[in-house]
Amino acid sequence: MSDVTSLDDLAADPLQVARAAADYIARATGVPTHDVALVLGSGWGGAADLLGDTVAELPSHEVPGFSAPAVVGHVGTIRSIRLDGAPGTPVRHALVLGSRTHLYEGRGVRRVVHGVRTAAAAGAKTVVLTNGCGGLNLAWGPGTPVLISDHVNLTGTSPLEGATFVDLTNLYSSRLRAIAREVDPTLDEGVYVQFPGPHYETPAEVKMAGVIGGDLVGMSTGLEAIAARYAGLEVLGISLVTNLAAGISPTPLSHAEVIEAGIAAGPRISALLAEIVRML
Ligand code: 8IG
Repeated sequence: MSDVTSLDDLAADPLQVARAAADYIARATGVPTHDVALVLGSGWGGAADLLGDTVAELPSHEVPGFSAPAVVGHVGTIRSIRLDGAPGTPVRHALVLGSRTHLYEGRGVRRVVHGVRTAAAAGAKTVVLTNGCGGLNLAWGPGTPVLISDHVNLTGTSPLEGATFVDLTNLYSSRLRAIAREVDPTLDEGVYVQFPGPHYETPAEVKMAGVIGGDLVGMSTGLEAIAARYAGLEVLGISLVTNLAAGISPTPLSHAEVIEAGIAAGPRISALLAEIVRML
């Protein structure tokens, strides 16, 4: 039996599941169309509160195709927020996805990009993808936000199926990066290398990431950006460097320290993100 609301049914069309999710969100929030979407990764959870007034907050697992978060420190809700804007400007709504499904959860790549596809189906034209990641640049201490300028996808997979030869030039919009740098001229940029995880890299793999042009190492975002481009969304990617990558750092990586760095940087990067979203 085919179940069009299931991403596990390979006979189902994932775009149809995304439309079902968007319909559910429109009904449950009373907001027919969302203008911008945000995916909040490790450390970025506080940003939602600064964007504007929350119109509605839905447990993710109640929305078609979404599953409960698997990682401590991730928030499992989908929020509709009326964005604070300048007086006289049109009212805009943000769809805030408080958690993501990672490839390493083994639930399939369709689930990984379901949030982005749902955002597009909900009307969003822009998506802001945030994450916590490791950094290769010694100048980026834990808690440094970095704009993603491009990515290298080392997952060995794609969110797209079939003959979908989508162009990925300027995937991380230079226009949106310029807006972000207007808000904070000190923001650096870097190439994000997506590994499959869930283990962190070996020092040799981090060295390789640098040789192939990488500045940041993580386990998300790249696949989502690809799906976003195919869905017609303009993408802004921002990483929070929560740790120096393995071998760059003199000490071993610990998930607890990663969470700690996210908490410490939270208020500052949340304010930055809210200010950037206001300008989009
Ligand atoms: I937070 O150092 C976080 N996520 N792959 N490597 C990878 N993912 C990460 C890292 C890291 N830190």
